[in-house]
Amino acid sequence: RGTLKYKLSKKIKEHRPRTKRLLQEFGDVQVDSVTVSQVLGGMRGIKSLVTDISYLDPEEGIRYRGYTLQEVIDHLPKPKGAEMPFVEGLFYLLLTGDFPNEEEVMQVVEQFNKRRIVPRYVYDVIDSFPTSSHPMAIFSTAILTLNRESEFNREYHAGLKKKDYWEPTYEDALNLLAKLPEIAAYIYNKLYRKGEKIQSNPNLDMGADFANMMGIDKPYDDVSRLHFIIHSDHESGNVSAHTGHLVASSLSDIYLSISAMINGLAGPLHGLANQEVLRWLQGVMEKMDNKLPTEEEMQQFVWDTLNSGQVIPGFGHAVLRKTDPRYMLQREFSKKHLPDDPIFKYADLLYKVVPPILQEHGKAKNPWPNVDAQSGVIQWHYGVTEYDFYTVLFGIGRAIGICANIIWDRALSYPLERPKSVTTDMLEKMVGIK
Ligand code: CMX
Repeated sequence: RGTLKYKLSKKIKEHRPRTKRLLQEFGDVQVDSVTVSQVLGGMRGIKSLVTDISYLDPEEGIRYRGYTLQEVIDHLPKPKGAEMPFVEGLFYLLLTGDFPNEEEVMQVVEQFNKRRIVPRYVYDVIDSFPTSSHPMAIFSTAILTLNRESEFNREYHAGLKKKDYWEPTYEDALNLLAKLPEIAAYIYNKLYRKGEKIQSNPNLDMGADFANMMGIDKPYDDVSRLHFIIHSDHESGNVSAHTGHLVASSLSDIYLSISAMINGLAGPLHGLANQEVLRWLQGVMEKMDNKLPTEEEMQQFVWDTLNSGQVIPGFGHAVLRKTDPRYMLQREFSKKHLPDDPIFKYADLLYKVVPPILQEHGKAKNPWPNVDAQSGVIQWHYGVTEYDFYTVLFGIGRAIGICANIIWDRALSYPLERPKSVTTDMLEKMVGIK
């Protein structure tokens, strides 16, 4: 009673009749139709998934449970003296749709703290990687390795009833999320700090403890909270969210599902873009001898990139048609905390220069910056200059949203995902050219 799990179980019971009614009474009502270009074009825009955890409006950006990111940041409880809220409180909001009060958030913080200890064998697996490995490959493997801990697997094989699938999934999700900051910090210290390990501090919240294990002073705790919160969910069709949902739909456990979603996030058109932004910016800085280029010089660099057939990382989006609010929040944070940072100035210049060029270039449907155009800039400022690591940070945040989604997938008994494919021959016959 009064716990997150109890509240969630009530919410699930209340919600189930809605899904049941839609299926039983309106199962044949058409939601969308599909064109040839959608079939050949990555299923862009087809309405064929459902989630109540977040919704992405093309003009406005993401809302979590109906709230804008600014509202989420304003209304979630914050640790004493912090500018950004408890990440644990966001998990509560994503799962239940309600803002937790101080007491409720502290219960979740306590739950996370209890589950932090990472088993020794995970460290052994991480240590066996060559230091030249990409941190996302190590991160995904470390998560996968934890699969033997799955309570869902144990209970499923012991005959768990379908309506109860969500419960051990919830336990697995908390057990995994609580460990991610330590796993990530361990990978960082192994790859870039000769294995120096800073112990987790159980008296800290998730964001503060991550900053502690990274060995970075304030306000990096707030940077981490902000980062994890804004990266957590972006409705269900993006590659990482969809992968997590798809893999979980075969009743693979949380560890298998989240490891898979991390692999999707690791692609340069998705999460890896935040590392690409920094790599690309460094190219400009080297060319300019670290001096801030003029607008004309920057324009030339952008055109050179486009003319060589590459995309401008951090710009464009498959759904959004305006500047990403996640970008704006990070920009505001940067303007407050690092206004004179040279890389921030570069990023700001790009904000001015890139959109008109992409419009003139005429290909990208959205010329505006996305979340990845700013996150690396902030990390760099606080000393996390190893940009290979940036997608791991994205992954910690994204895991929170995907875990919440998978718990609800199980609660509402969403079935195995299985769309139908056709052959090119069939498409040609359908359009009448064969
Ligand atoms: N620079 C240059 N060209 C771009 C572009 C960019 N930033 N964004 C889109 N385009 C091009 C596409 O490559 C595509 O070209 P082709 O027709 O030759 O294939 C054309 O414009 C149309 O693309 P679109 O419909 O506007 O965008 P998509 O839905 O296909 O792709 C995205 C979306 C994000 C992959 C794309 O904008 C991109 O590659 N951006 C740069 C990478 C990036 O920032 N990714 C991070 C996105 C956020 C996230 O998921 O983390």
